[in-house]
Amino acid sequence: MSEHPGVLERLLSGDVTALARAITWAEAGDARFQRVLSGANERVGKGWRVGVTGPPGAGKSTLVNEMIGAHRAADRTVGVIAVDPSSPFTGGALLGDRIRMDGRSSDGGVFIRSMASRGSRGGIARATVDAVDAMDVFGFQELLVETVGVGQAEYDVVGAADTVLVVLCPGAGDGVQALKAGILEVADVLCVNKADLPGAERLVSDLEEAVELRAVGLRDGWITPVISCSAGKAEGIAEVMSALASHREWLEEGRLREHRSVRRLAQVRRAVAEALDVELWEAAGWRDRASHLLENGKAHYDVVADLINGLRDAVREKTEGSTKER
Ligand SMILES: Nc1nc2c(ncn2[C@@H]2O[C@H](COP(=O)(O)OP(=O)(O)OP(=O)(O)O)[C@@H](O)[C@H]2O)c(=O)[nH]1
Ligand SMILES: [Mg+2]
Repeated sequence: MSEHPGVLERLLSGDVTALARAITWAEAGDARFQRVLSGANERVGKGWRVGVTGPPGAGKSTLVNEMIGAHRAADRTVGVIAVDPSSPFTGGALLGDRIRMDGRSSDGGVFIRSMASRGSRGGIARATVDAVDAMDVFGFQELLVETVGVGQAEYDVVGAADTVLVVLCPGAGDGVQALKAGILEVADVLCVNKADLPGAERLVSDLEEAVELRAVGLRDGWITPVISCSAGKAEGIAEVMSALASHREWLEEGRLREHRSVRRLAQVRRAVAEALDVELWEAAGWRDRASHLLENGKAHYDVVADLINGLRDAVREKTEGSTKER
C-alpha cells in the first residue's frame, strides 16, 4: 500500500531519478523509503556488495574508480556510494565524476552518489546500507561503498558488505602497529596502494606477517590476501579484482547465507534502535519527562533509570494484560 507506487515502479523499471529520490529518502530517514523497499524485498541481495575502507588519502577513491573501469570492461553495472568524501574527491581520480553524481553519469551502467554523515538524520550506517539496498533493487550488479575507516559507524558501513576491502598505503609512521585497531580485523582483502612509493614492500611484508600470525582476517579458513597496487598508475588492478572475486567464490561455496543473515540482523537492530529513539524520545514524551526530571535536580543516570524502568513496567503490564485476556 505504498503512497508512492510511482517511485517503486520507476525504480524497478530502471529510472535513475527514482533511484536518486529513494536514496534521498534513505538519507533523510524518510518513512517513504521503507515503503518503497518493502515493495521490492525479493530484489534485495542480487548485487554483490564490496565495502572499501582505509585511512584518509590511501587512494580509496582512485582505486574505486579503477574498479568501476574493470567492472565496466566486463560489462557489469556498478553503483557506488561514497560516504563523507573528504574534500569532495579533490585529488582523487573521481574528481571528474563529481559532476556526474546523482545518476547523471554519461555511462548508464554507473551510478555514483555521495552521502554526508553529518546531514543525515539518524545513523549513517543505516542510511548508507539503505542506499545500497536501493541500488541493489534498481539492479546494479556491483555495489561499492567507500568510507574512511575511522570510527564505529564506518565499520558498521563496511561490515554490511559481502566483501571488505581495506586500502592502505606506505607513508609517515604507518607501520602495521600504527594502524588504527580494528581496521585490519574487518579486512577480507588487504590492498597496499601506492606501490610506486618507498615503503610499500615493507608494508606488504609486515601485513603478510600479521596475516600469518593470524592477527588479522582469519575467518572460517579464509586467509586475507595482501595485494599491492598503484591505483594512480592503474597497475595491479587485475590482482585486486581477482582477490575480490576469490573471496566472493569462497563465500558462494556455502557461507554466503549465514554471512548475509548476520548482516541483515545487524541492519534490523540499527533500524530498531533508530526508530525506538524517535518513538520514545518524541512520540512517547521522553524528552519532556527527561528535561522535567533534570530541572528538578535529578542526576542524569537517575533520569535514565527512571525512563528505562518506566518502559519495563509498561511492557510488563502489557504482557500481563494480554495473558489475562486469553
Ligand atoms: N603515488 C601514488 N599516489 C596515488 C596512488 N593512488 C592514489 N594516489 C594519490 O593519493 C591521493 C589520495 O587519493 P584518493 O583516491 O583521493 O584517496 P582516498 O583514500 O579516497 O582519500 P579520502 O577519500 O580523502 O580519504 C591523491 O592525490 C591520489 O592522486 C598511487 O597508486 N600512487
Ligand atoms: Mg575518497
